[in-house]
Amino acid sequence: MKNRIVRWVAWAAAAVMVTLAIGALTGTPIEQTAHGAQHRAGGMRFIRIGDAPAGDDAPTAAADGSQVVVDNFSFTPATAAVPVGTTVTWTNHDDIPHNVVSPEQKFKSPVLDTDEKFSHTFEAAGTYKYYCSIHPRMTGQVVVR
Ligand SMILES: [Cu+2]
Repeated sequence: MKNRIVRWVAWAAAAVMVTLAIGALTGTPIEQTAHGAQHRAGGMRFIRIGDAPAGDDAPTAAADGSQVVVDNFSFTPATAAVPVGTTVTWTNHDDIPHNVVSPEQKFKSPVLDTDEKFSHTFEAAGTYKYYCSIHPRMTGQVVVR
């Protein structure tokens, strides 16, 4: 059993080396090449060479607060912090309909089915609480600064 694992690891390492060599010859970016190798190696994650530590200026699409995912009866992030003037988009990834309602009537989405989106632009600083009126225990807030 142990020998099999060792052989498999050696094979996987060799596959990565070959792929990287091909990538170097063809000019394919290493990230793409490594990603391809990952798929050919059966989806094992340990050979992801492209996972270098991200710098401060790396794209962080989900972390800027303008995108809120609705899934599994919750809003993520529950607190979205955004600058004034940001358009926040909620996307329902649940297979249950939800909506996004401000109890102070600052905004109110229609009922969102799976994969439907709702956006609202926040033009003034403040804390905007909201909830799903279909499932009122689902709450979140947008903090605009
Ligand atoms: Cu809901």
